[in-house]
Amino acid sequence: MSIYEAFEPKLNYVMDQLQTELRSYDRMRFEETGDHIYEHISARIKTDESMREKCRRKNLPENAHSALHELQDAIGIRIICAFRDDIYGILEHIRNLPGVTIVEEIDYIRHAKPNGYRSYHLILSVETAFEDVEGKTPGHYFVEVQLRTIAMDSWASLEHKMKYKKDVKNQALIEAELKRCADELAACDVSLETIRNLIRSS
Ligand code: 0O2
Repeated sequence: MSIYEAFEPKLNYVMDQLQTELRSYDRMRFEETGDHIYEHISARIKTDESMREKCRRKNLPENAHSALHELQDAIGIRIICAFRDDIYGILEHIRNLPGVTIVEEIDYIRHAKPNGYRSYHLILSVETAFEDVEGKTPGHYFVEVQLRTIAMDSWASLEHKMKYKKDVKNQALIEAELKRCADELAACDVSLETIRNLIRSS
């Protein structure tokens, strides 16, 4: 049986609703300004295996309450933007969404992780008409949102792949090179934003 028990269809519903909302906001902004607010969105429900592994790692029982109440990333949405400014624009939109509360917010863009990782992380609590794992109606479901530029996302994908190659020589050199790449990409993001602003003001 799935760790999410009978709540699994509800997770898909909440994930789809939020994506639909973001897509319609993008359409509206595109009609107004001619610019998209993001390049693409991806979303996933954390797999049963991966959620069980996380419960074990955090010494939590492997059940729906741990997966949906103690942990907050069963539903994940990643929003990839062309420019850093767009991330902060979407953030303001999310802040004002009815029925959505930001319960945690980490700006790994202004405060990059020591390895160079950059992204803006949010944990949302989304109100729904149906029951949640605590037996409450209206129910509340957590959603982890990651907002990144294309450059930040490329780096994170490559770094994630490389993490699985444990037996590499020169670990320290590789980590230092990855950090250097992350910092160079961050500098490019700033330059690209400056170019866009120059084009907009000309
Ligand atoms: P997936 O499949 O992407 O969800 P924890 O989840 O306990 O390990 P915590 O404190 O809950 O960590 O959250 P944190 O550190 O903010 O990271 C959560 C997610 O951010 C990760 O999810 C990654 O997607 C991404 N992330 C954070 N740090 C890094 C990093 O250094 N490199 C890369 N590539 N991604 C990072 P998961 O759990 O890895 O899996």
